[in-house]
Formats: sequence, structure tokens, C-alpha cells
Amino acid sequence: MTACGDAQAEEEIEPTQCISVGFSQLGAESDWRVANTESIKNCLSRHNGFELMFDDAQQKQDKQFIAIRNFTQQEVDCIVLAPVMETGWDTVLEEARDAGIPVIVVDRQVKVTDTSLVTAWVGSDFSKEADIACQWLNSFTKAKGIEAGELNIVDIQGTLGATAQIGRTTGLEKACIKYGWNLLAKVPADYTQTKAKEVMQNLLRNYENINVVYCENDNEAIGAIEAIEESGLKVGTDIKNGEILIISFDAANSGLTKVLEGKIALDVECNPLQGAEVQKLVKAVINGTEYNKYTYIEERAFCLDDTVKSVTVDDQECKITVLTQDILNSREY
Ligand code: GYE
Repeated sequence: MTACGDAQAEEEIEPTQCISVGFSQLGAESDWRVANTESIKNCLSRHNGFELMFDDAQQKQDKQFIAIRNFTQQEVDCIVLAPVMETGWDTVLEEARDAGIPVIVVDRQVKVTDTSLVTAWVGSDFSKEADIACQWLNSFTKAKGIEAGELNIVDIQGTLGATAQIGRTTGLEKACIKYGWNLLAKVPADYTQTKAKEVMQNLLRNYENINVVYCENDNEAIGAIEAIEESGLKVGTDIKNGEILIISFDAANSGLTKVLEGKIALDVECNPLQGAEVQKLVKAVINGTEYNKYTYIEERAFCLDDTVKSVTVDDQECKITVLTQDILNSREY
């Protein structure tokens, strides 16, 4: 998923010979997002035969509408959209379709009445990520002799209405019912460290018995850890001795560093390096060759100890990787 596939040209290719692409990125809220932007920009470079127009919408859907209308007006060959939330896209995507411009959606999904408005999509299976996290928590706590009813969980959610948030929150809610865990609160924090720290400070004021914090990305986990440590409490996996167990998603360098320090108990990977796949899709769509409408990216989960060696999700065994410094050093984001 990392390299851009084709050998890059020595010289930049003339703009008139390039495929023109408008990329509406939803924001720069997290390490994941920054890596995602960089990966797509690298693979859609001049050297690779692309003329890229880029817009960062600062987590505002309205700004994404403006960007898409702008790309449509400029008659780009293809639009790439990383949408902030699922709903609300029908009109603006109809306009692109009427102008004959294909739209490739990346990362989160869009919910449109006419599914032909989306030419193709590439991203992660967020429900599966949640299932991995929850099954791990169930097996881990059982192995440590902790009763389901003793778990008091808070969910620091992502941006409400984003596919990643919906998948991760819903997965946790279902698991709480299935296993009998207590879900004390769910609060959104927009996937940012600052907001998550604030949210965690409030949660600590309102609940005395929190022993699991389910953070819907690494930047939120880092904010939550700061709040917990500043309040004098400890993060870790020894729930019986008052430590607060942190679960996170993304497995960015920043998150995995906290896993190695023993501060994030489990980090489920969400791979942002989608550039090569996007490049392949844009070429196939423009050249009229075959492509898959939906592409899911393979992902792993990382932990510091090997109490739980694997979990089974959708009848598939998913190995839990014991993180080492070498593995962390070998990763690109
Ligand atoms: O987990 C988070 C980012 O949609 C998968 O958005 C993405 C999420 C990712 O801000 O860090």
C-alpha cells in the first residue's frame, strides 16, 4: 500500500498531458489524516502523470461542497473525496455526475440514494476494527479474572456521522450488550487531541469508577492519557489495582509509541496509506479498464503483551501482533 506502483518519471510530465484530479480532503485533525493526505499527494504527483488540485476543508462539510463545485467547474478529469460525514452529498455529487466527472471516495463513505454517484471507494472496515477491539477486551479481561459487570467504559467518539465513528461506536455498543459491560458515557471529540483531553477531564469529574477508555483514534487516546495522568491516576492494564485501560484505533507512530510505553493497551490499525490504491483506481476509471467498486484495506492490531494471541471476527482469525521497537521503526506513519 505504500509505494505508488509505477516507476516515477525523471522529469515532471507536462500539465496538459496529465490526468487532472481535484482532491477534497476533510481536514488535518489527526496523524492519520496527515499521513493519508501525504500518501495521496505523493501518488498523484506530476512525476506520476497527475495534475492535482488539493483542498483541506477543516472538518467542515460546507467547505467540501465548495471544493467539489470548484473542481466540477474547472472540469477536472476525476474527483477524489474524503468525506467528513456520510450524509448530505446527493446534490453536489449529482452536479459532478452531470458534468461527466467520476468521483472516487476514500476513507469514510457517503450515503447517497443513487449509488452510481460514487464510481469507487477505498477504505477500512470500521465495524471489523471495533469487533477486534471488543473481542480482545473480552478475552483479556476474562484471562485476568475480571467480571464483565466490573467494566465501566467511556467512549470518546470521533466526529459524529463519520463512518469511522459509526462503525467504532456501534461495535462497542453491541459488545456492551453482548458481554454485559457498563457503558457509562459516549462523548464526541472530533478525533483531536485537544478536544479529547477536555472531554476526558469532564468524564473524570463526572464518574469515579471509569476503568476502560475506548478512544476512537490515537490522537484522542493521547489527549485522554494526558488528562488521566494530570489527575493523578494511572493508565495501564492492571484494572484490579486501579489502572485505567486505554483502547485506541489507527496505530500511527504516536499511538504505537504509547503502546510500547504500556499506556495504550490495544491499538487496532487503520491504514492511511491509500495513495497507491487511489492512483490505480483513477487510472482505471479514466482509461476504462477494470476496477473493483469497493476496496477494503488489510489491517492488524498491536498490543504489548501476548495474553490474547488472536481473536475471531466474521469467522476469520485475526492475530494480535506483539509490538516491538523494531516493528515500530519499520512503519511509515
Ligand atoms: O481513524 C482518525 C481520523 O476516518 C479512519 O479519521 C478515519 C479516521 C481516523 O481523523 O484518526
